[in-house]
Amino acid sequence: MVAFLLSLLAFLSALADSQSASNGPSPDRSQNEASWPADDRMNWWRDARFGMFIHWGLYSQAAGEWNGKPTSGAGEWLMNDLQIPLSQYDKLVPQFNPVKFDARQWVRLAKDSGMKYIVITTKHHDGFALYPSALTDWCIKSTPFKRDPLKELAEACQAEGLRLCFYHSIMDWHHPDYAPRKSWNDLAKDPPQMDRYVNFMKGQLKELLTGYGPIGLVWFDGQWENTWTYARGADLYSYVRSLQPDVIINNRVSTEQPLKEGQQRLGDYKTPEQSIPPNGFGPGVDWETCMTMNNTWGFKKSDQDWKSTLILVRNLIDCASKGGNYLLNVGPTGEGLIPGASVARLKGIGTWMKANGEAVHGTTASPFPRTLSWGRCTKNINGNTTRLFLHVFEWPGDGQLRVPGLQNLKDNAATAYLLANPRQPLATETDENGATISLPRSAPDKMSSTVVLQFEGAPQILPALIAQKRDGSVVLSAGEARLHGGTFQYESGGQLDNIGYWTTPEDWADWEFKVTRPGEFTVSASIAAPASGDFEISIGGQTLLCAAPNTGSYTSFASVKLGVVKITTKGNAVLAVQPVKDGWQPMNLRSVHLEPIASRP
Ligand code: FHN
Repeated sequence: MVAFLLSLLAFLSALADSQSASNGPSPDRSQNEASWPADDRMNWWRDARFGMFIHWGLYSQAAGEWNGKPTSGAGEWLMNDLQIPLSQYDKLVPQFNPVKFDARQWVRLAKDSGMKYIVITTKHHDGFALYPSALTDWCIKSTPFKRDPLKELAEACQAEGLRLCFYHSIMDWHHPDYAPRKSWNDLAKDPPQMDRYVNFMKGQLKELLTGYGPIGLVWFDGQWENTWTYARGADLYSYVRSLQPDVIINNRVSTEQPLKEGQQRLGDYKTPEQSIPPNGFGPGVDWETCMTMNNTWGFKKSDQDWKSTLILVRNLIDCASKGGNYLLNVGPTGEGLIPGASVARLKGIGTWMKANGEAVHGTTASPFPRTLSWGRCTKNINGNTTRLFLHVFEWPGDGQLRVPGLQNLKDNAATAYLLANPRQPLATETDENGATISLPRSAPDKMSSTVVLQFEGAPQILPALIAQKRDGSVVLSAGEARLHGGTFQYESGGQLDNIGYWTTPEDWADWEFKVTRPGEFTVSASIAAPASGDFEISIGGQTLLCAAPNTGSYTSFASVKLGVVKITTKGNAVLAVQPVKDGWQPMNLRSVHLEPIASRP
């Protein structure tokens, strides 16, 4: 039981890792950015924006139940969660005979929903290979299903113009040489030999990357146990790259723990799971959110908790608006059928994509500094022509859509129209606060309606200054800071919403904000730091010498009062946070707050 709890803890901590940049400061992230992938390898994937994840294997036959007892967890974790001895789990082998599997039907369903790539589990954590491997009998050739579903999918993807991609689990609950060995592995006798397991895994990867034509990407997973080291990950990354030089490899090829001196971040893109990072990961960082339609990856007949098509469409838009991809999962049954509820949603997404796909495919992140209140924005820049796609979730009741800060529509050559009705230009007005677009009374699509703005040149967006709230207070958040320096950065994703990697005192941050109600203010800040360090806050010629609290870690934030400042005039003010060179210690800064002190009568 202890081993199970330890592996669960390891899994959860790594899950956080794979969903976000590691919290601890890395020695020199700017140097590591150079290791980010070559554009020519990534471009098809960046343009795709939308893919299908398929979790299909022996566990699908069990459908999330064992001896009539439903598992509490995901369908593909059945063996682990119910601690099923391998000598019993393998009774699924003679039962697995997906005679209703139709690769072309699956690929067409993905294509018609607007997906451009398919990532299928070649082997999940249970170690069962979904193709006839020459290296083990623990694979599909031992079942009554004497076909090769990966081969059939490769042919179907080739025919339909989609990229076939392979998921492959590093963790293997079945192989006798994988360590740590699970307590329910009652078939393995000798002590595990991890090096021998790695050679076996490389052998299977060679079968997969030389036997099925060009593979779009390898989606590694199960990288969180302590036997999987940075060095093993680096070696595996190089090995896979040697088999197919253009294949994309995700970041789960290695645990993304705080990098040590001289280590480069591994993997071509980040893989947040079941959540969409609030602000993406900033320019230059590729990422993809993978998500289930219900709550399980592998088929589980009792899980009927399905997300609506509206939510799935808006998730896809949300990812694209932040420069990321959406990998949406289906869990086919043991018969080889994609569940009807999944098919219905994919068809609904396909209907929306048929009318709006150009506002997702081939787009890049929103140029606006903050998320738009009524929806999202994606952009496509082609030469000197910019098209902004405004995805309107909440149609304005007064028919006036306000686009904060945008100045480009002043240009007479600029045009605005509904993607659903491109021949009908929309009237626009522009002032120093931005543009207003007059829309028809009703939205073309309740899920999301696309307004297109087309103009020459790059987007020109006046920064919407941070303003005092009605109560006179001011919140200066990490996402709105102006960062001065090359190492620290704004971190977002999952629980992250802070300035991090603040490892050098040369880096400093400031905020410009609008003062309409001068006065005295108490200054406080939300900080997380494993050691207390010194910094200064300056505004309007005043300087506060501050000490960061030691909160024990980079993720446990505490609010700390730092002193009082006076703002004497209306207009724009600038508050700066600067490390004190000698007393500085790395810290994560979430926000700075100014609370007005009631003026004495
Ligand atoms: O444990 C797996 C899980 O079964 C599923 O495959 C997901 C998909 O991203 N990955 C791991 C959990 O992070």
